[in-house]
Amino acid sequence: MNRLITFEGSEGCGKTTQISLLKEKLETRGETVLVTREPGGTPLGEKIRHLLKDAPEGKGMTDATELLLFSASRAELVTKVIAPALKEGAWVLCDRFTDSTFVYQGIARELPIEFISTLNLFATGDLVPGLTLLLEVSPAKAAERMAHRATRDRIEDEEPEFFDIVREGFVTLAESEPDRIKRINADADPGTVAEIIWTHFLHAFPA
Ligand code: T5A
Repeated sequence: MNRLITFEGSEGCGKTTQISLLKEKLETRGETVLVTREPGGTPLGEKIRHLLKDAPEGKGMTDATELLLFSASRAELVTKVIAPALKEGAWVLCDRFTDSTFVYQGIARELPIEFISTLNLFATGDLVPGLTLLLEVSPAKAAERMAHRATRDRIEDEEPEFFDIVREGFVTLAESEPDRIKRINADADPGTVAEIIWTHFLHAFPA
């Protein structure tokens, strides 16, 4: 099984927090860890991230444009960062990956799912994560955690119903791939969530 571990979930579920806790834990065991994110993670990918989230030029982009920009960022990231790191034996912890495209663009934006599956494989050169951790947070907790943010990006500006569909979409996807995608109750405190993640890690990658 490859050492790519992806973190998924709706906004404010705590992915960034848990990635940094898992990184620390792996590094104390002497492991090499690369942390990256989508969209972004390369110089070109970070420009695409800006277009997707905050740039005025990105406002009102078509759903097809959005899908292709996420995929373009991913193709750069996998080829130039993730694949070389995996080849060198590092653990790669990635904040979002192909499952986000499947759920946000496929299920929530209702773009053709079959095409998205094909595009995901094309953009990644058929790379599928060894383990995916789906952090499930309730809408109330997510709102609480995001309340301190001064601004909202283009996607965060969607109606609450959009995020209900996203949350349900992730659950449906996880149920279809239970071996790879582990569902985690992310309403708990960060330490408790980290312990659950560690249990899944040890189960997926026994020493
Ligand atoms: N997208 C992405 C697509 O539509 N298609 C795609 O293919 C891809 C790859 C990315 C956007 O792009 C979309 C999805 C997204 O809308 P982003 O800026 O990367 O945007 O935003 P998110 O991925 O949504 O990440 P966030 O930064 O919003 O949230 P995180 O990383 O999940 O949460 P985190 O760790 O930053 O925590 C948020 C706050 O909560 C606290 C933290 O301290 C922080 O203040 N917190 C907790 N508090 C209490 N208990 C816990 N367990 C906590 N965990 C964290």
